[in-house]
Amino acid sequence: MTANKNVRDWVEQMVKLCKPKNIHWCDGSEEERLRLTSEALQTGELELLDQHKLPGCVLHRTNPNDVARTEQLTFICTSKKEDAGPTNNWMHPRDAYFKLSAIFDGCMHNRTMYVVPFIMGMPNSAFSKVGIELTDSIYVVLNMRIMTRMGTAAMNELGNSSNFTRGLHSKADLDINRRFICHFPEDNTIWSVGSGYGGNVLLGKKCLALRIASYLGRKENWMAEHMLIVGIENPAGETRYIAAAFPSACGKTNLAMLIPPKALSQYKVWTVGDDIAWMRIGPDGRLWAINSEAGFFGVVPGTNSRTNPNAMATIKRNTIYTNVVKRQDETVWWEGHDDPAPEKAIDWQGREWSPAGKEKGAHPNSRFTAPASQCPCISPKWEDPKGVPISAIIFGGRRARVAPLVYQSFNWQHGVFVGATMASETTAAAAGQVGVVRRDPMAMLPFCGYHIGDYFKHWLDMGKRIPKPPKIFNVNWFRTGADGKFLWPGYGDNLRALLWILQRCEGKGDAVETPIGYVPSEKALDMNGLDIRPETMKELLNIDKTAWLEETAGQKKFLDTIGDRLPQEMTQEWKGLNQRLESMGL
Ligand code: GTP
Ligand code: SPV
Ligand code: MN
Repeated sequence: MTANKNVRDWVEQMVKLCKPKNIHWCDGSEEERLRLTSEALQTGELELLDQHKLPGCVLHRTNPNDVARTEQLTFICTSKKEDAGPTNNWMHPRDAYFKLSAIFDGCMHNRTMYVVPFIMGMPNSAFSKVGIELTDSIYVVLNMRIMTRMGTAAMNELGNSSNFTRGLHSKADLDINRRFICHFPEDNTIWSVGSGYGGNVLLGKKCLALRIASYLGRKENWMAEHMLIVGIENPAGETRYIAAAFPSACGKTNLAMLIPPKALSQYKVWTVGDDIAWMRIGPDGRLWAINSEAGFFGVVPGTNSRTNPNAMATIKRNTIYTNVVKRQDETVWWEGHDDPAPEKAIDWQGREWSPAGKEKGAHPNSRFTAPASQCPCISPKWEDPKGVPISAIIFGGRRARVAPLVYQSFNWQHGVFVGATMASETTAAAAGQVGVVRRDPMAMLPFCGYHIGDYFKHWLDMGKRIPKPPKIFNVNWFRTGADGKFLWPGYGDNLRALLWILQRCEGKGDAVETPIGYVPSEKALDMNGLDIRPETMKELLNIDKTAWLEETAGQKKFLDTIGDRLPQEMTQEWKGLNQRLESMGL
């Protein structure tokens, strides 16, 4: 219980609706973690892993119909439909409350309601926001405990204030026909029902830290973005910070934790965050960013000691594994693990599995939840309440063709256009078809809590307000050759592109001006120790006129859907790009 009457009154109201058997106010203590874990082990909600090899680690399997974010069931409920814009599903708040109340009514009968206070950001920071999530899932409580500053610290931060995000979640009966993730930005409220999967139910993450926060950021002149934050320390000991927006499962966690290739081992890389950046203008006129989370909810498949050794070290203890393979020795495995596939094991659905069959053992969107503090390369500044100053912003996605390895925009406005028109092949992080190219502006398509045209306008306005704005770039690690294989080695070698980006921020680094922006000249990237054919590099940096004209046609189609809230600057940039492409030789 709490002395805060605003909290008490609201909890009481929600209790009346959900009718739980018990109410538990979470304090975030170790004792509480042990107690809840042991309860979940008894009911089978969690399974214990080998505590010698994986101390503090548990396994959870979600319902097979509930393995990724469900964008089609996610709604922005503003009183005016136009305010949600063309890229969001919309419901009138009155209709949404009515519809979901019927599902929430009595849904916690015979269950415990956990009251989970949490801070997005760190205590005593101008960036931070407090939320409270009411949930009937121990899995959610234990995840929130890793992903946020949860419990007493959050109640202390809130004090007697009524300024907190009101989150209500119930698994209800996990029926996909009664599953809704509804956001009420005007009421600072989130209602999520019928799911037990990460992004749908850890309400601090995508729901608060992106959808609600993006709405608040526009009102309060700051930015909430789907971005990693990484620091690069040069041999002189100076660290510069980069924020990068890539769509879901497109490499943020990996880039945030990269290990320099041998030839560049004089550089150090520091992780500040891997998914969400909140950015504000600092007193020195630069843009400053914090990671609003306290843990990583990362993609498991493909993670191994070659691609991401830092993640491998991070997830050795105190980690919740979701939807991976359980081996006979009670350790975990997944496609792309260091070890060969186990001959006999239990798959993500809890069935006997062997690699001889066609099916994957781990779900392609299986995830780990681990404390950020366990990451070997966690930045000494990651919990600094002031944040870190951002030198460069990077946009990027999965493009087999068209987009070159790296390029720089001409200026802020052009950079906003580059972000606004970016596209990427879809991944398993959201339910639906995988591998289809779709526009995903600033990697925020599923996460922008208001009209996307207003969001572009907010970006343009921020550019005018920031006295020393970061430079804006685009990258693509996913170009493929005729054989369908990636042309670029990726992972640690991505540092080569980051170093060029930082050089450009200091007015150095060689570049050629092309219709799409500045592309590194032939010798500009540090290729020391990387064996890659000159023809391959040429292809990676090539701007193909025909392909780009096709691309701008795709951009136009998307921009046309935005309607009259599309800032005219975007149309102007689109025209400029086309003119430059038309006058380019073949
Ligand atoms: P969310 O948590 O969904 O927001 O995703 P994320 O952007 O953090 O994605 P993550 O870093 O987990 O990468 C997802 C997938 O992309 C994994 O399977 C990685 O192995 C793969 N990947 C990451 N970086 C690279 C790269 O540089 N090259 C290639 N080819 N694949 C990469
Ligand atoms: C994403 O899909 O971008 C994620 C995972 O980071 S989830 O939290 O499920 O949204
Ligand atoms: Mn994400």
